[in-house]
Amino acid sequence: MVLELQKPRPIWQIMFSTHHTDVGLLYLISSLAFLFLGGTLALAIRAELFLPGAQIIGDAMTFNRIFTVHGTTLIFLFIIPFASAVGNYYVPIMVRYKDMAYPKLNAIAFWMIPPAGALIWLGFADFTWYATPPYSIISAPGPAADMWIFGLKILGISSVLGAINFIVTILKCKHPDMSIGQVPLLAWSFLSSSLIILVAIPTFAAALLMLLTDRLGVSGFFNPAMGGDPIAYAHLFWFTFHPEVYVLVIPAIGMMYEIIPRFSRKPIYSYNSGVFAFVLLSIVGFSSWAHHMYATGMSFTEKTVFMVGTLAAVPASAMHVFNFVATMWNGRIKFSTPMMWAVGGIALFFSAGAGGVANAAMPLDFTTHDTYWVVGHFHLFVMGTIAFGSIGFLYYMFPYVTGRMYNETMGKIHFVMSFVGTVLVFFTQHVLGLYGMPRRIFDYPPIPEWIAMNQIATVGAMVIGVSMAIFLANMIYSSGKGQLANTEDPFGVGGKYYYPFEAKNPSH
Ligand code: HEM
Ligand SMILES: [Cu+2]
Repeated sequence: MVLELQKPRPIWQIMFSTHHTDVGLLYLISSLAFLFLGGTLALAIRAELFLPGAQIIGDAMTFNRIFTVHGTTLIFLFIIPFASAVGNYYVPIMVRYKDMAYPKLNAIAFWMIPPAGALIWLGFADFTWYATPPYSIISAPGPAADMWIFGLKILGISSVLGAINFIVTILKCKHPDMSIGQVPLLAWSFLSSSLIILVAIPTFAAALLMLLTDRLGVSGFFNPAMGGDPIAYAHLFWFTFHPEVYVLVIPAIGMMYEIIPRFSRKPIYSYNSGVFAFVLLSIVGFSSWAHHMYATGMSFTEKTVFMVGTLAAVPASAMHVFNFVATMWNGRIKFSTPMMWAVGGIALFFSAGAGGVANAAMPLDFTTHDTYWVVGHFHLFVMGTIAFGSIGFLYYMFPYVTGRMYNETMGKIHFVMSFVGTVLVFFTQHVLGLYGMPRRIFDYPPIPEWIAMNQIATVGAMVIGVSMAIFLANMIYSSGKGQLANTEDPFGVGGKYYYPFEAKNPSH
């Protein structure tokens, strides 16, 4: 891997570069910046919910703004760009090509993110990450709402451009000696998630335009007063965003496929089932969107169809878990920091998946829908699996990117605290949901169980917050002053890491 930070270069050389590792670095730094920004808002939300009544945030409108921007930031400005960072670094190397297929387009796709992030943050909209009509078209205050809509529009275009680039790089630019069946699973994960993006995003792009023209009063697609239907928006939204959850999780699983065999010192148990499960997941992801809408008055038949469609994704996800466990089985495992994050992520993936099955069972969903259970469910995925895989991979990349080692003890402390914190926050939220606490509320009645569980969740969140401060300190300190890494085998697990050394010079 090219060691960007070891040979200091003026910042503008990186900013105006179109080389894949430079663009990867830009993606990496901006996504981490948004991780910390979005995470800070999460701590504000948890602090407010520590006790019933208004404490630190003041009013419900501000609370709504904070949690809208929190969610939008962490999903669209942290998780997705983080995956693009990894893809930029590794995909060209893995398919043995000098760069991404369209380097300029690649840089453009990145540079759409900062303005979009600025629109979302400066607007501070309040209508949740759904932008659900009719509130979003009738009374959500502008310009915040319009800024959010434009920000998401830009992010959507950016991901489509990125997806095209990954697909062409993998399918058309791979080395002629390499068949598609030899491309590493991490690259396969980008191929499958990019295909989902191409199919899913245009639907939401259309929905956003319709939302905007509705807001301008020139159309009434989702406005009941003008004969429109808010449920139609829900269909368009979830047709994109249920598959999109696989766009988030598939690259994280791909990253685990790099880490697990390396630190188990064994080859992947079954490459073929990994490929198959990625492709299967990207197809069946589209068969389940209306499981978010059981409570909207669909017919029993429709609900059953979507329940079965949802359950089809379960074996595809389980195949990955099985593959990971079988790879570790009898391996000589070395629990360095990246491996700890990956294994922790798998455990939480399993737990979150079990909760997903409960949601998918439509009769059960009637008790959990719109409660904190759902908050617990998806956070266990996005934090427990996707962020864990991503952070583990960040530690794994660190020596290649900086040429230096991070501090292993601090990395492990970061993991243990985050794991404990994640369990405290999100397992508790599941239970809180069963006790009936609705989601998206700024204040709640002083029910003793609710107070106790909210406090456990808040303490857990603070534990994660402290661990993230340790993480930040470790990254900043070690990238400048850490021990020089042995880039042939930074983790001392033996064997040659075949691809990083095939990288080309940054200025090709
Ligand atoms: C692969 C990773 C997954 C991610 C990132 C994820 C994410 C999410 C998100 C963000 C929501 C909440 C949407 C909202 O209301 O704001 C959600 C809800 C839901 N998820 Fe998942 N999910 C994943 C996997 C699954 C699986 C495997 C299943 C089923 C087997 C599932 C079933 C459901 C159901 C039924 C709901 C709706 C619950 C309700 O609103 O009542 N999810 N998920
Ligand atoms: Cu879903």
